[in-house]
Amino acid sequence: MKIDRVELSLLRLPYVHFFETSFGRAYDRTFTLIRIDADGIVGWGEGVAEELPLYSSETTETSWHILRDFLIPLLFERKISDPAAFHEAASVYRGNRMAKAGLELALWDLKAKAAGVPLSKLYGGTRTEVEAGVSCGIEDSLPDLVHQIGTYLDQGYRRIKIKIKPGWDVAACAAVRDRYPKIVLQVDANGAYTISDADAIRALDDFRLLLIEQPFAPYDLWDHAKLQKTMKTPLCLDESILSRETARAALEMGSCRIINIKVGRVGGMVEAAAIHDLCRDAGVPVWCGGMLESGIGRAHNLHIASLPNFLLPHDLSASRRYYQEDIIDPFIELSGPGMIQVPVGPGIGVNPVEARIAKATVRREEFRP
Ligand code: OSB
Ligand code: MG
Repeated sequence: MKIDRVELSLLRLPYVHFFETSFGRAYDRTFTLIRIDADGIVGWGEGVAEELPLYSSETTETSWHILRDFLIPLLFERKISDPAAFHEAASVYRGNRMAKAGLELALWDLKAKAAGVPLSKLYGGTRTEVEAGVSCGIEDSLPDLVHQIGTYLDQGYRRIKIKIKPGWDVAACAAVRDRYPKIVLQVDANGAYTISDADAIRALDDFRLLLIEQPFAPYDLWDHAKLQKTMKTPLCLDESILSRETARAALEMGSCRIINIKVGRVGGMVEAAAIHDLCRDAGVPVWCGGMLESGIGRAHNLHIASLPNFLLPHDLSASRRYYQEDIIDPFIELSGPGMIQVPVGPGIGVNPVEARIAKATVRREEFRP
């Protein structure tokens, strides 16, 4: 395919409800959309780098720079339109995985649309619907948290994740378990603990949690391995897993028993699929994480989560859990209690709504070969 133009847009969308993690509270999300036009077909990708370098060292500004000055010129100079060829060529540049993933996803969408198939088919997905889940932020009070969870359960969600941090961990789990003894519950610390406060994590071992996500810092595989040995609840790594090599190291060291795959964090679908296959071969289940994506990134995630070793419920919720005005049509909805259908149309299988995208856009730049 011949790429005619690439367009980057920076969007800001307000959340329905603020989202607080161990990093702090946010009321809206700033992110990058990547649009590629080739042979009359339009491919869409979403870059998940955030405004502040808290979850990752990348930001919306660093990823814009990497896309504009390195990755888009690479596409044009090498006349690349195939996503796997792009992955290979872009591997000469270190890191910057969210920037790479956004562009690679747009190329995957383009490729699937050109072939007239949904992305899930191109990826070898085996599911028509996937298990949804909600990630609940830290609230002002424990009653607020329990109330918020109640509204999600009423909407049909069957798996709840709560964010934890020192001081909002044991009491939060106790409050939720007290009111909802039977729900599927997991927690995510976003690396807020160190080995010296491991006792606070160990204290969560009796809440029948499905998993405990990323208690320690991203680079700290060794301490995760030490902690996992002392606990029956499986640890799950998010921020620590950046590539197939870090995934293999984590599995060989016993740093976790479950891996959360985020395509943005690992630099694209080629890498996500490699991690998926590695975990499948090791008998380790994976699930699809989220970065509060708009409908475009979320649609991409639905296709990824259709792969066979995505065995646990995902951080994938309906459009309205995140945004009043998602930028796709139709909105993503629960298709039955706790399930979401994988879109069936070509490519991402959802339609970006230009007018809503324009309304949320704060900056735009166009590139041509
Ligand atoms: O750690 O999983 C995380 C959102 C932004 C950054 C990091 C994380 C999250 C979430 C949101 O938990 C999950 C979702 O998109 O529903
Ligand atoms: Mg996480």
